[in-house]
Parts: sequence; C-alpha cells; structure tokens
Amino acid sequence: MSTFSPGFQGRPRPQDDRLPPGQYLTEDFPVLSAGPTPAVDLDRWQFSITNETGRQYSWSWPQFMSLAQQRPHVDIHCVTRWSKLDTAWQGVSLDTLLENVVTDAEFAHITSYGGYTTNLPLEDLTGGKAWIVHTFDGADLDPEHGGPARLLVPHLYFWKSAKWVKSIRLLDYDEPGFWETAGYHSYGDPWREQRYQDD
Ligand SMILES: Nc1nc2c(c(=O)[nH]1)N[C@H]1C(S)=C(S)[C@@H](COP(=O)(O)O)O[C@H]1N2
Ligand SMILES: [Mo]
Repeated sequence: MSTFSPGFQGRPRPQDDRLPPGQYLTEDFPVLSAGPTPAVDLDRWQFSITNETGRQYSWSWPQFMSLAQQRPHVDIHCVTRWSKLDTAWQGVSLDTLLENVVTDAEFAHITSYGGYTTNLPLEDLTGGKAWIVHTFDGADLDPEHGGPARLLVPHLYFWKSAKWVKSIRLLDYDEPGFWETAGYHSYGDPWREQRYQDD
C-alpha cells in the first residue's frame, strides 16, 4: 500500500481546463446553420483572397488540394454553449494561402457560398491559428458541416468558422458579418466569454 503517484486520482483527469467559461462538453457534432445547405459543385468551386487594393488571388479545387496539407486536432466552442474536444481535420493553413498575398490590411471579411459572412482581425488567421479544411475525422467534410470546405478558427467562437467558405476580403477597417451585425461580439474570444457586443 505504499505506491503513490502524485496527482493520481483513480480516474481520467478532468478536461475542465480545456472548457471555456459557460460551456459544456458534447460528444455529438451539432449542426448550426442560419440557412439552407448550399450545393457547391467542385468543378465550379473557387476560393479567393482580395487584398485592400483590389488584387485578387484565387484557387480552383485542384489547385487548393495540391497545397501543403495539415491535420489540426483542436477544441471547438460554439456560442450556444457546446464545446467539442480533439476534433480532427485536414486542410490548408491560412499561412500557406496568404504566403504570396501582398497586404498591409488589418481585418478580414469572410463570405460563404450561400451568403453567410463573418469578420475577424487578419492576425487571427495567421500564425498557425486558422485553416481551410475539407476533411473531418478522415472523411470528406459533410455538406451540413461546411463541405466541400470551411474555415476553421478554433480559438474564436465557432460562428467565425464560416462553412462553405468562398472568399476573404482583406480590409483596412473592420466590417461586421452576419452574426456580428445581429449583436454578437465582433471578436468572440470564448475564454473571455465575448458572446455579445457589450461582453
Ligand atoms: N456559412 C455558414 N457558416 C457558419 C454558420 C452558418 O450558418 N453559415 N454557422 C456558424 C455557427 S453559429 C456555428 S456554431 C458553426 C457550426 O458548424 P457546424 O454546423 O459544423 O457544427 O458554423 C458557423 N459557420
Ligand atoms: Mo454557433
């Protein structure tokens, strides 16, 4: 009866340190869409980045898929209070997509197929913090979850992770998107519980 490991409690360590305030854990993968799931044809899929001078950089599906691939394993946090740990994705880092883009912009405004929009500082898309993903749990991303490809910005509330992403405009000013215009926080840090405008 003399073996003793410091910190051992006889059950798996709680994950509470990975759960932002006001969130609960879910094993499911809820679907949250403000409108219908758009049909996006891969032959016509195009993703583009436009800088603050109007210069456009764009990728067809084969061009996008030939870029360096990463496999982020991340925790995601929806403002409706569910969090999901260790989600497994595959896609292209925004650092890769922005590599040859000339810009001094501070903000990004994202537009999806179907018309959804969201905004964030450009800084939050760079430095290994954001991806455009096409695979979840080893399978093609389900259309309901944003397939063929969605933005993934796991350090912000999940409404920033635009499904069916189509384009990013780089801007000198912050332009609120769909939920931000409806009263949600313009930044949306789950660890600071930035749910609504005045949080
Ligand atoms: N295009 C688009 N992207 C979107 C949304 C949406 O309605 N349309 N909802 C956002 C919200 S509020 C959340 S929580 C997540 C939900 O992603 P999921 O349906 O894959 O769980 O997508 C975000 N991205
Ligand atoms: Mo959400």
